[in-house]
Amino acid sequence: MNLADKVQALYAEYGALKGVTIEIYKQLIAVSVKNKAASATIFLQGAQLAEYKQAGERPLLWLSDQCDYQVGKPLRGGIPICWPWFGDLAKNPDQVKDQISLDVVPAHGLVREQEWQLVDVNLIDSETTQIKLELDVQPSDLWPFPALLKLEVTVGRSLSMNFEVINTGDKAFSFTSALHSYFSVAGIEGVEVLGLEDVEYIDTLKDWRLSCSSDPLRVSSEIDRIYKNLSGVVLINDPGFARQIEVTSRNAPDLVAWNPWTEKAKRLSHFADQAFHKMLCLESAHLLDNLQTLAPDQSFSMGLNCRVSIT
Ligand code: TA6
Repeated sequence: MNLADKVQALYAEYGALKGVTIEIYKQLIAVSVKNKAASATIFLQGAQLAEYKQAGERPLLWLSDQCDYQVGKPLRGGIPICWPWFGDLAKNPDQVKDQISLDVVPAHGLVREQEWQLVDVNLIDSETTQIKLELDVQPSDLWPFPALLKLEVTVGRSLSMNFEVINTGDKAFSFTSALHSYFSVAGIEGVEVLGLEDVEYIDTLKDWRLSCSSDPLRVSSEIDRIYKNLSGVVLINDPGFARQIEVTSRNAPDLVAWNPWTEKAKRLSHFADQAFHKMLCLESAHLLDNLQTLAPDQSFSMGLNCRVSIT
């Protein structure tokens, strides 16, 4: 089905719903919802949430102004879904790696470039809208197992996401995954992250050495850390935007903190050289020893909840 026909079919199904619009960004289709409490835009490609905004507030998420909205290229920003492996496959546990026969595979798995199906838009009340998307993963050289992926996004006074994986095949499989959230900040130099003090982390920039700090996280150079086995809430204090972002992860014991800073920013696709000042990735994940294994018919779900409060 071509783009125009797909949009027409989606409009026929959801266009009459209050506050729901179907949009085209160059080659990509997005669904936008707006209610009394908030608004959001999610792309069918990758089921990638690109924007969430509480009424009267700034966007929660950072989205690059250099995105080119092309089929097969994930957007730089928002919340990409990384599955069935996070980051570089070679850095994943053998149980995940050994399932894949190909040598050259994309970073962060295979579903952020694929077109998901919009399966429901539900106006729960005047302040809450729920969007459901699914991806029926067919076995391929890249990933030899059938699976059904579901994403549920609830747009209201807070943002809630639930990502579910169902093993629809007859063999068990193992995976790591993340909700790779890009948060928007006024200026990274002024931001303080609370909730990571005394939590051990793997510093992927220092030979994956284990480390720990009792200070709140402040970013003043490239950072790429995997905080292990968090239990609590993480807070982003942003004096420049006079706001605090509260991030609660569910069934995602690991948190990746990433900012490319000056040099890596120059090497990244769809990323302006100075854009690192305006974003901080805090990614809800289950990685390395927290990989998941699903037997046939078994399912796993993880999620996050984000709430913005004015300071
Ligand atoms: O989550 C952090 C990270 O793994 C970084 O190492 C960096 O590469 C980032 O993801 C972005 O990856 P991408 O494939 O989207 O360019």
